[in-house]
Amino acid sequence: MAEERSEEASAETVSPVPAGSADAPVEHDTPVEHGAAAEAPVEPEVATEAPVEHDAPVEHGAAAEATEPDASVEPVTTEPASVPEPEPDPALAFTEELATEHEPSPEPAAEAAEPEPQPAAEAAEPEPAGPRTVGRFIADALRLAGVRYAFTVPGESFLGLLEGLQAAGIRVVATRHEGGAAFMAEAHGQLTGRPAAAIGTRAVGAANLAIGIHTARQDSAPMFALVGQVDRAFRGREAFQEIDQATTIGGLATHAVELTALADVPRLVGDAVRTAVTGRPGPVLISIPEDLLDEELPAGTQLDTSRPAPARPEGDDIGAVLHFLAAAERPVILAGGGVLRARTSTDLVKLADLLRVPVIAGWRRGDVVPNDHPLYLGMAGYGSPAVVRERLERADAILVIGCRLSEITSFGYAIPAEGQAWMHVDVEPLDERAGLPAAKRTIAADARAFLRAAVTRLQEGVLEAAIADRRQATNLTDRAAWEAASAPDDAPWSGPGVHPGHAIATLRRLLPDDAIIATDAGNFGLWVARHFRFRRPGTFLGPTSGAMGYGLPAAIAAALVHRDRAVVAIAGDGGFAMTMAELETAVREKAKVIAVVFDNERYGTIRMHQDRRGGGAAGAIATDLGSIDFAGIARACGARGIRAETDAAFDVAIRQALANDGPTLVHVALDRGWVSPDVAFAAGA
Ligand SMILES: Cc1ncc(C[n+]2csc(CCOP(=O)(O)OP(=O)(O)O)c2C)c(N)n1
Ligand SMILES: [Mg+2]
Repeated sequence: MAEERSEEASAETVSPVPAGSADAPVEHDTPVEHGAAAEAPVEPEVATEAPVEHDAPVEHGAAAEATEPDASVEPVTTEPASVPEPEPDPALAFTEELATEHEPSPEPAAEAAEPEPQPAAEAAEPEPAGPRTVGRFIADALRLAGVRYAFTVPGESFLGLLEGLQAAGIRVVATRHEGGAAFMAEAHGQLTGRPAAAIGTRAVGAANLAIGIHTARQDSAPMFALVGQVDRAFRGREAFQEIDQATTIGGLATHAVELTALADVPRLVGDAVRTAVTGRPGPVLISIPEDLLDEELPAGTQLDTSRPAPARPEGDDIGAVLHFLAAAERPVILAGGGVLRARTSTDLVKLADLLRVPVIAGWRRGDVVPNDHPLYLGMAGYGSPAVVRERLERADAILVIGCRLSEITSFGYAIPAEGQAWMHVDVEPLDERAGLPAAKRTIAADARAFLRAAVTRLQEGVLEAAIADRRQATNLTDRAAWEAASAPDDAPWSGPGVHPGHAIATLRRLLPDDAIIATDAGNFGLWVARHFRFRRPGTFLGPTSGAMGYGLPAAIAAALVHRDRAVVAIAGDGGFAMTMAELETAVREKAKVIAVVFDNERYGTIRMHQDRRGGGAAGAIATDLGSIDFAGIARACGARGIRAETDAAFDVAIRQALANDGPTLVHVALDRGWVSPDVAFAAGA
């Protein structure tokens, strides 16, 4: 059956590829033997046609919003005007990706129809006038908080909740593992800023949800983890699958609570909702005893959904930061997920332009500003060329904004260095952290509130000319150095297998600018980090927790939200296999994802670390893997599966995947000689 579906898909989608390629299809109908003894791969001719056409990317509303002048701030008092106005920057044509989440349809649409735009949260279905079960009450509360999707492996402990969710108009998606469900909810929160729910049953479901809860915490992504609990009468007796869910798995969350008394439900659920979506967003776990779900709250029971206003900067905060950056010789802005979450990348680019201050992205936040912008100097952390860290080290002023200075972004807590001047703008600025040099100033503010006020104030002032000119020259040199260090090698490659740098260049060439990339964890991701140029904010999903298994579920969540955009999961063979059963979820939900699996038949990252210890072959413990026919697995799940053994085949496969009206897996043969972009290829390593 799956084979048949695959055949149909194949017939449909070969057409956009040039005839030469269709003659030598890369799609294999029978499983391919691979590994060292693999037969010569089928090599398609290089497709020379223009990439598959895409609709113009959808522009969303945020950019239409005028920058609100902030009356509370004074004009910046710098030297007289002598600097020309910055030229209009084409990069500013991009707009913030608003939470243009679609209203889910109750059932998968017969065809991949464009779902209706989502109404505002207030437009939730009217709540029932009479008494409501706790299950329905929680569902209504989630809907008010913006939840439109719940991802779950169902359990008998929360049937009342499932019924409530359905009645409240929340789309419940069955997944193949709670880890997949949690990653989908996490990615949804990271992408849209609006929480989704992941639901599991008792200890077993909660344990499987754990990785996604942890990831949401590290990514500051809003999310609800709902866990069915044993009946209250059985609690404390080591009942079936019983644990203390709030203190164990809930300890991974920003906030966790177990509901016990009916009367406390409105207050506790209200607190949980507020915590998930205000301040630094994060995961909230609610443990719900099975018997409580069916109890009824009286008619008219209200939920307190009031939220405190986002933190705003004080007037002298803005001036202090502007002077700090304006007066420095080599300032830099280190920008993280808080800028993306506040959908204020445009303002960041304006600030950078006005001050001529370059921007470096936090690790896995490379989409925070358009990478083609001349002031973009790369992404910190894994995969960055050495020039990125050097530039940060050379900075005499660092503005860290919307970024928690994670271990990876800060290069092992080396940035900012002792004695280096820095300031922090964040909803939760780091006033003190062990080993962190004190910031000159910390400003508790939402990135958008800060940036808009700063830009408004700056537009009324000017920079001192000599400083601006010097900076301009330095910025050009620094940008050229980063471009040279991050450009993929373009020398022809004839194998073995696919060249990972070329594959990333191919993706950049073929994907539309608004395509969303979701990466898993593993060394394959270093080539993405090094070479992919993000052109719009909100086009990247990656776990700062480094959780393997994230890529595919995250891409599925993105494809559900943005049915009109290309969504690509990039994973290694190790990480992909952890959640690959979700391919069936993608097929069932008509989530048009492209999964690119870099298969080196090993846990390559860990093997690299083992090799660095110098133990040779004996030191390679538990890192070699066998072969999996990933393309065949995709077909078995009802998706399209294509194996690419050459650069040319990869190019064709991506074109076919883009043209396919359903999920496609591209299985990439990667020789083990590829270790990282900084290590020269050595065949057969
Ligand atoms: C859930 C989880 N388990 C273990 C690790 C440790 N780890 C990091 S990368 C890696 C290997 C990834 O292998 P693969 O997905 O094949 O990518 P490769 O490094 O080979 O490119 C492992 C085991 C992790 N990050 N996440
Ligand atoms: Mg691998």
